[in-house]
Amino acid sequence: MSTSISNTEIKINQQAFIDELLNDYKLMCLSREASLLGRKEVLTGKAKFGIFGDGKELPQIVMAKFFRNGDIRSGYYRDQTFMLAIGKLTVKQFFAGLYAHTNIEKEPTSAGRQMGGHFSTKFINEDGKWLDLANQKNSTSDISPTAAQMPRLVGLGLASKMYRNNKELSHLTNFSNNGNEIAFGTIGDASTSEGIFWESINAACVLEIPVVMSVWDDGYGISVPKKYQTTKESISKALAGFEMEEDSNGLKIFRCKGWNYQELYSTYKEATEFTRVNHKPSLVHVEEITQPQGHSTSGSHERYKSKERLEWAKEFDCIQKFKEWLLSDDNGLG
Ligand SMILES: Cc1ncc(C[n+]2csc(CCOP(=O)(O)OP(=O)(O)O)c2C)c(N)n1
Repeated sequence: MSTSISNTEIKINQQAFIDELLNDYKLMCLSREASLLGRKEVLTGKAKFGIFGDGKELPQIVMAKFFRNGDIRSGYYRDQTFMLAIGKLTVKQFFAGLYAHTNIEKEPTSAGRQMGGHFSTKFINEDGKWLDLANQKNSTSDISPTAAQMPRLVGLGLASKMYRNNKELSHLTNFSNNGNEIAFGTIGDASTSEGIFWESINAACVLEIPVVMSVWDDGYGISVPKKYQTTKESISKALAGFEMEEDSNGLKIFRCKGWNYQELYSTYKEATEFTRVNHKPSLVHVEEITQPQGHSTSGSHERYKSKERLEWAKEFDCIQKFKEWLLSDDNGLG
């Protein structure tokens, strides 16, 4: 009897897991279609400029699974799939941002004041009163200077530390649940060349704050490849001196591939658990990411990427790879 119940339970769990994966796939396709249509809208003159998250769908879906109520994002313009996955953006709102719609109801991130793809969530209600931030998913507003999200990330992580260490703040339950929140940062590989990135990583390590920093590494900063701007062509290798050692402060560094669901899942699970429990920073270097439509609507990447690179990107497209994994016989899903 008990065996048959547990078998049923296993089946139910397995079905729930498969349903979740199919939902993930659906959302990734939706986000990709929004990117493809977004470019067309700009190039046919209906919006001024567009910059999209195509190629980053899978890592962002996975990161969203570990983003809890009370957590906060300090990121940049590539994160539409993440925002869709945490339920803080709809496709309609995404396009309202692209068209710079001035109605706050239609375009809640900034009522058209910000560039499209600059995401945010509300912190206050219509009366100017604070919302219950500890019980909702939060994002600060993206800003145009690349890497400018970094010092803010440090401040947000430091806030969690202060809430955890300072019992006099424990009554402020709408801001923090005893400091258990993580500040999630995102950045592109080229923007890690900026001084402000290094200062912020150093500060996060010295202060020992709960920050999970993701680097979406597609190998290019617009048209400039990594070999011209990143030491050893790898930000995680360049950061080696920051790596946490036994009994030292520092950064826990993880590497994974942007098209490999299982690798991404286990990495984000480990990184977020480590940071949430120990209140120490971690960095997830997500490599082998693609950018199917190039940097933005203002360029054609076919002009600066080699044929080989473009072919590789087709083969290692994260949605394509995820689909292959879902359909493979040895994925363990039965
Ligand atoms: C301080 C600053 N310098 C330059 C720019 C122009 N710019 C916008 S995006 C970008 C490249 C960013 O590349 P990367 O960080 O790799 O992110 P990706 O767009 O590839 O995801 C540059 C140089 C800017 N917005 N801000």
